[in-house]
Amino acid sequence: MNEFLSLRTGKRSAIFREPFTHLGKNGHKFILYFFIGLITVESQLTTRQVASALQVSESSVKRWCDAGVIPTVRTVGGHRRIPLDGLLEFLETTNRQLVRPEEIGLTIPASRMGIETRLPEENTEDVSEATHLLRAKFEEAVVAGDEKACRRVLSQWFAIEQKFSKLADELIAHTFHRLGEMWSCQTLEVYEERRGCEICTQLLYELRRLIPEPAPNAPLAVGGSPEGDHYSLPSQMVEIVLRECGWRPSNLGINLPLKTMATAIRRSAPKMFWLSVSHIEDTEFFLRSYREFCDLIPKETVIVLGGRALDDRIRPHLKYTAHCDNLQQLARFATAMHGGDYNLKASTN
Ligand code: B12
Repeated sequence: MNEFLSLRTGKRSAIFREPFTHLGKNGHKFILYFFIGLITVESQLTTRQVASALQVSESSVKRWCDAGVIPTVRTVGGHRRIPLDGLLEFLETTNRQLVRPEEIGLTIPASRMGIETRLPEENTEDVSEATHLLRAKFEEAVVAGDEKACRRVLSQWFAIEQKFSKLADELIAHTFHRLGEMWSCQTLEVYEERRGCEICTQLLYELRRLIPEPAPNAPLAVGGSPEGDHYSLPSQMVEIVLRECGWRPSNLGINLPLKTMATAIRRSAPKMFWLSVSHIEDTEFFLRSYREFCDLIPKETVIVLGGRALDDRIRPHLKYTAHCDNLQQLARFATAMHGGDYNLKASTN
């Protein structure tokens, strides 16, 4: 591990330089595995980093490490190191938030953390292979119901990308689409799918803690899923994306009559309302309730729609401000709006 750590400071040890001179046909694959291994190690934090991120004393962090409250590993030299997934677990069990996430590098581009990341953004063959590898690990862990392994992959991805919207679209949604395929081919038991959802729900709550609390004067967004729609992951992820974009989101939940959502809007006057629709039980009923809903809410409410059920046949019958196919589009829209560039009185179609 010390050799890995020395890589970060630019002093590559001979042990790790050597294999690269002997790379065979599958050399690029080897390098990828190597970097992914490195990312795990780079995700191990010092007690000082964690103390700064939590804004507590280093001695408190050391005490929590020694008491087993923070999952800790030791270096060969006996120093405490905290894996990112261990920190997530600690935040969850103690109901804490990171006060200064930048102290553990979460707002610093990965390229400046000394990691030679070859994951996402750049569209090279290696990139898709690395992404593919993490996806495969995640899928395996979700299907197996292995929460720890799921947490590990999520934190590896997040440590590199640091953009929740991308993680949501390219890892979580992708995996659940795959589970859907497995389910329809009957290679996945219903309980395996449900257990996977439970694990992801839990881990999303943990991940949310890595994103600082919204400022009290941040613009408010409320949303959820309509009556008959029992899909919870999409709105849970919308909430985190909006939080990441500097909004103050409030997820009203699933299976909610649109009428009660209209009441929530009239009471709290949010700048944005989101509706995630994954399942429509009765199209006529949905369209009628939606029309009534639009009549009940202030005209200037920005309505953002998303979800697999809002296809090209349904959308032309709905009034809304924006529709997004995925959460990265939502992030761009929400950032633009928050930046003041967007006319809040934008006409609905
Ligand atoms: C898990 C799951 C369930 C769980 C959900 C549990 C939970 N706690 O959420 C439960 C048990 C409820 C369920 C039930 C059913 N399910 Co189901 N389910 C799935 C599965 C495997 C994953 C869904 C999921 O969470 N995906 C992850 C999300 C994040 O991805 P996403 O929906 O694509 O969302 C993305 C975008 O749409 C967008 N987005 C979504 N919402 C929003 C909102 C905004 C504002 C924005 C900007 C963007 C946005 O961003 C997201 C990220 O990229 C899917 C497979 C699939 N392809 O998705 C089947 C699937 C959707 N289910 C299916 C079916 C048939 C059903 C049932 C009808 C089964 C039944 N006979 O009872 C019921 C209907 C339930 C209901 N009334 O709501 C079918 C639908 C087939 C079809 N042609 O419509 C699928 C595709 C499985 C399959 N391959 O056959 N399901």
